[in-house]
Amino acid sequence: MPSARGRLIRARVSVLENLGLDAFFAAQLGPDDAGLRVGRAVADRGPRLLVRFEVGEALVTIPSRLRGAGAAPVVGDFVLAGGGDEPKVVRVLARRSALARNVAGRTTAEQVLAANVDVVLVVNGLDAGVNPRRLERTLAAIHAGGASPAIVLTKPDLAEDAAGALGEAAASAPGVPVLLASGRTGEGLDALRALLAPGRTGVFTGPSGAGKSTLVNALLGEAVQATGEVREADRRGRHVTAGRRLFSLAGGGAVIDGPGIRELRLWDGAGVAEAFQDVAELAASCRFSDCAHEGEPGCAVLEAVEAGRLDPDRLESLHKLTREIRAQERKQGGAAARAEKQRWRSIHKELRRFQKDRGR
Ligand SMILES: Nc1nc2c(ncn2[C@@H]2O[C@H](COP(=O)(O)OP(=O)(O)OP(=O)(O)O)[C@@H](O)[C@H]2O)c(=O)[nH]1
Ligand SMILES: [Mg+2]
Ligand SMILES: [Zn+2]
Repeated sequence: MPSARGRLIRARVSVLENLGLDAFFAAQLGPDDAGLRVGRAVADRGPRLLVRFEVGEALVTIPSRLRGAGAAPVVGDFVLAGGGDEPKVVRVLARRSALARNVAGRTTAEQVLAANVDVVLVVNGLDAGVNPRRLERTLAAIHAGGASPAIVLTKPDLAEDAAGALGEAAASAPGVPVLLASGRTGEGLDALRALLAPGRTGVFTGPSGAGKSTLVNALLGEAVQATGEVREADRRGRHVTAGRRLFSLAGGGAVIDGPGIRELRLWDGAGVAEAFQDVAELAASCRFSDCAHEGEPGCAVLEAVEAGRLDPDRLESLHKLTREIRAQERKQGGAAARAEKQRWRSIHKELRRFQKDRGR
């Protein structure tokens, strides 16, 4: 039985503050919002969102004007809901950060996977090992969304060389915390919890079968999420976890679980410099400020490669990424130009019709 004093103290801890509702979001609320309820989207239910309010949860309809790509609220968003018995999302508060990726298609487009995340936990199973090049891209995409990455290596019991994998991950992620953790053995859970302090939100990403949901269950202390082996032969059943879902942790803080993602495809170059911080630092000493590190005289980056202080594969990876982003920007530019042309064409058509009508 908790004491009366204990109950009082507990009552004063705000659910939404534990879930990250802070001054940044409070500043977005105005007098016009009186009568609306603020809450956080915890699950996506197609045309509706499951929203956690200060008291209770409810399904809230997303109006069609907010359903288009770009404007749609996602798990992790703070929303204002109104409308009594059939609540609707009235407004989505501006995001502080997001986990986003580029969706494949004719043109490139940003897809927001989760909103308002402080830390993105990149999970890799040590049975499969770390792919440094894939990790670099993933980290660049995370930085682009304004969140901090952390690398979580799971299945230490299956590792042939855990220390080696740890070193490899650290080398492709300077300044990024790398930890060993297992939802099965409980190893590393405290370090993981420390990243998910009250008010902070983490999101798991990483390939299917890496052990993300197993970690979520271990953090929650109960088997809330289904887990299981992935049958390689069964292409359609590859992901055990389908939708994204935000869970509140007992100590405050929150964590979002979701389907497996092998690599977060970059949608712009915003995070590359942060993912290659070590190269950026070296580049500050290059003779030319616009040095491309491709053979220019006085290049501190190539000097570091020569001296064995920078992995040439890592530099090659940066070059490749830079080229890809340039190509993507050209593609985006092309798509934007085509859309603009189309817009003018229809305006001209309208004008001609208007003139014809008047001429009659
Ligand atoms: N040996 C070992 N197996 C683990 C460990 N952690 C998870 N597993 C197993 O790995 C399998 C996949 O785990 P999940 O947690 O379902 O993987 P997931 O990353 O959530 O996969 P998706 O939901 O498909 O993205 C399960 O059978 C887990 O029991 C671990 O530390 N050691
Ligand atoms: Mg899962
Ligand atoms: Zn250089």
